[in-house]
Parts: sequence; C-alpha cells; structure tokens
Amino acid sequence: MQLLFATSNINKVKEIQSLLPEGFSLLGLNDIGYNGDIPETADTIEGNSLLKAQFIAENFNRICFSEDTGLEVVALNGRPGVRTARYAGEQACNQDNISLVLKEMNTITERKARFKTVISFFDGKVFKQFEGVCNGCIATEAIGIDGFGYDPIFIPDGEVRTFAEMTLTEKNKFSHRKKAFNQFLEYLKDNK
Ligand code: ITT
Repeated sequence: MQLLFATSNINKVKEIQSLLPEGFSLLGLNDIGYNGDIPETADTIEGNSLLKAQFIAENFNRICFSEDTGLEVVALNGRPGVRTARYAGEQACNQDNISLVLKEMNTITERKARFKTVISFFDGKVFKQFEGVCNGCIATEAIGIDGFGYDPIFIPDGEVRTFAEMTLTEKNKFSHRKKAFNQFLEYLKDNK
C-alpha cells in the first residue's frame, strides 16, 4: 500500500519511513509535484493537522495523510502548543525556538512537558484523526545533535537523555509520532 504524506518536513518523513511495516511505501509531496507551503491557520494542533490533509485532498484529489506536532509545556500554560513551529516568530529557526523556551523556563523548576502528534487521514471520502503523546520534561540546556526541532531540550519520562542524544530507534521507543502512526496503521489494517 502506498501512502502519500502531506508534509514538507524531511525529518518527519525520515521518522515515518523508519516505522513503515513490510508492504507499505511512502510518497512525499515532491512525488506529486508539489513543493509549496500548506497553510496552517487553525488555532489547535488537531485543526492544523486537518488543514494539511484537506489542502492536498482538495487540490490534488489524493488519498493522503498529514500530521501536526506540538510541544506543550505545563509551566507555560501549554505553550508553544499550536505555535510550536513559529514560537519565536514567523521566520524563527529551531535554535531561536529552543532559546526562547529555555529563557522562559530559566527560573522554573516544574519542567513537565509533552509532545503531541495528531495524524489526519483522508481516505477519499472521510477524514480520521489519530493522536500520540509523549510525556517528559524540558532540559535545563540543549544537549545532543541527533533528531530535529526541539529534540535537544526534551527528555522523555524514564530517560535521562534528550531525544537529540538518542538514535532514531531509541527515540521511537517513546515517540509521540510513533504512537500516533501505530494507531493509524491499525486502522488501515482493520479497514483494508
Ligand atoms: P509540516 O507542517 O510540513 O508537516 P512542520 O515542520 O511545519 O512540517 P509542524 O507544523 O507540525 O511541522 O511544526 C512542528 C514543530 O515542532 C516544528 O518546529 C518541528 O521542528 C517541531 N517538532 C515536530 N516533531 C518533533 C519531534 O519529534 N521532535 C522535536 N521537535 C519536533
């Protein structure tokens, strides 16, 4: 089965690729000739996830799935949340976003946080959503060079290392993305 993943983030593609069971293959947006941005104007992670799948479904009439991921920090009242990709501003890079979170958490000892991924699947008729959560905490400094995004400052529960200090296989033991994707796979298997 071929799955079209509506994302422009190559790190997400790499992670989903590592989770694909035998019999599944992944297409990217470049495979359907699309290299633009997809509007993310909703005010929830669920809403933005849906917008991405809707955009590709409506413009290309394709069966596809998308995902939106947010980092929710308890002491920051759930921020960055829906603004995770643009927390330090519209043009912010990962480093800017990480620096802002660390600055805001500078004097805070309650460091609980979670990653939430919401996958949206359009099967040609209806949309279905699948959620995966990874609980953990925010490190006091950025450590590690693997992974992407906020990985250098996120330590999953049960670990002392950040995601950026782990191999992809190790990150997948905890990953929000893997949990959401596994549910999606179960749904696909049950609805073949
Ligand atoms: P698409 O919308 O094209 O899928 P994106 O990078 O814009 O790609 P999001 O809108 O979902 O993705 O934004 C997610 C933000 O969270 C972005 O800053 C990522 O770097 C970060 N992020 C997502 N998954 C992550 C993970 O597993 N570990 C660390 N940071 C992650």
